[in-house]
Amino acid sequence: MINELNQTPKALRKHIGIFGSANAGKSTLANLISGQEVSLVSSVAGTTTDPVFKPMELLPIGPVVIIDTAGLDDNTELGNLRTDKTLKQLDSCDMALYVFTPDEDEEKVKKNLSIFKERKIPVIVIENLKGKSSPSGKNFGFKTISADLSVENSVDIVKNSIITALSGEDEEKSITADLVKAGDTVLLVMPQDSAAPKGRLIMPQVQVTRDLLDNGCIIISVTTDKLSDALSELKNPPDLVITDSQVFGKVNSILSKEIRLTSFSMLMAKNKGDIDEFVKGASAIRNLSDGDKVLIIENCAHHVMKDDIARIKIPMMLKKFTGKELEIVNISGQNAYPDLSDVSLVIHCGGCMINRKTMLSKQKYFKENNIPMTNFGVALAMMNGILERVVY
Ligand SMILES: Nc1nc2c(ncn2[C@@H]2O[C@H](COP(=O)(O)OP(=O)(O)OP(=O)(O)O)[C@@H](O)[C@H]2O)c(=O)[nH]1
Ligand SMILES: [Mg+2]
Repeated sequence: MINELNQTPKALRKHIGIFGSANAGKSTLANLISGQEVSLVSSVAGTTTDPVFKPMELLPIGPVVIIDTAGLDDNTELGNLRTDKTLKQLDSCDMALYVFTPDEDEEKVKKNLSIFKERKIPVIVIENLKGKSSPSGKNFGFKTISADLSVENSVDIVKNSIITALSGEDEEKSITADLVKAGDTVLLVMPQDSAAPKGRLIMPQVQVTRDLLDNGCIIISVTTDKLSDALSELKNPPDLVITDSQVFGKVNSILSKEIRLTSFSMLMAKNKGDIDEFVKGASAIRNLSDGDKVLIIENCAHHVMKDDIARIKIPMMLKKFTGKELEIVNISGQNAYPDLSDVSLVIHCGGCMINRKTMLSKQKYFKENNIPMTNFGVALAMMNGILERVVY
């Protein structure tokens, strides 16, 4: 457990997926990159059946997770299920490695690679020579490396290409950089009530604190009852106040209107996805009518608690805010979406266990289906009337 807490969560790691036909050498490559025998390697086609995740440090990029997958060319009934599972990984991939062997059908490789193009996922094509063939010279319009994975150092070439590809990406998004500058004083209001985990802070508080430190800010943290004391101790008003949204009303009533205020959940929503789309999605709450169906999605399956946010809190607030009789459908875990044809609104959890890429894929999916989508934090902010007051 301690070890888990010290590790970078998977959601914050760059996701690198390895794809290709069965037996192409995907697991061999996954093992070589991670330096560990995580995946089973064998000459039997179809050895890898489910995605295998290997978290590792890839310096200087930092924490990444390597995802080994099942071959894309298994057309049996079970194989189709495997392929679906493999393709599902694309939602989270920041980049992909596509492994093929020189004897493979060129058209098939082209067809598979078109999926990455469509999804705008950067891909490096790796021609696995498997010790015998010479490079085929095939060019699929992507960066291609011909390598014999059994030759020492061949994996270094692959690793360096991954590093170059990921370094070229947008700088890792800072959570607060748009709102603060070095030297700013930022006051954090973090109530530690009975729902707070014992002996530690929750992830948004940890991440925002770290981000503010990286941005050179001076941080003052208080529980709600110490906010007034902290303000009177300060020579100048804080440049920004970040509050837990549960105590927003109280904090807002104490602060003077000129002080910029935001909430941890707004910052996390912005960091995790397209905040403007979430805000637009939240405004659809106002248009709900009697009988409308609202889909509430939680990424992780968990025990339903007394004040469960997805099953109790949000449905109650929706009813109170709209005054309408709504049909609420809760889904959790990685379950497939139900029939979406009559869904008026999707409210998604904060997605603390998924990466930004996955959330953006979900936003894109619902947008393409013309269904407004928001998330818990932004929906609550809207219904609590704080969207107009917060900066983000
Ligand atoms: N000599 C040689 N053999 C290789 C190389 N890469 C893979 N192989 C062999 O090719 C076979 C398939 O390798 P895997 O890594 O299991 O291939 P995979 O793509 O993960 O296969 P599935 O999981 O079945 O889809 C194994 O017998 C490997 O030992 C290589 O560079 N050189
Ligand atoms: Mg494999």
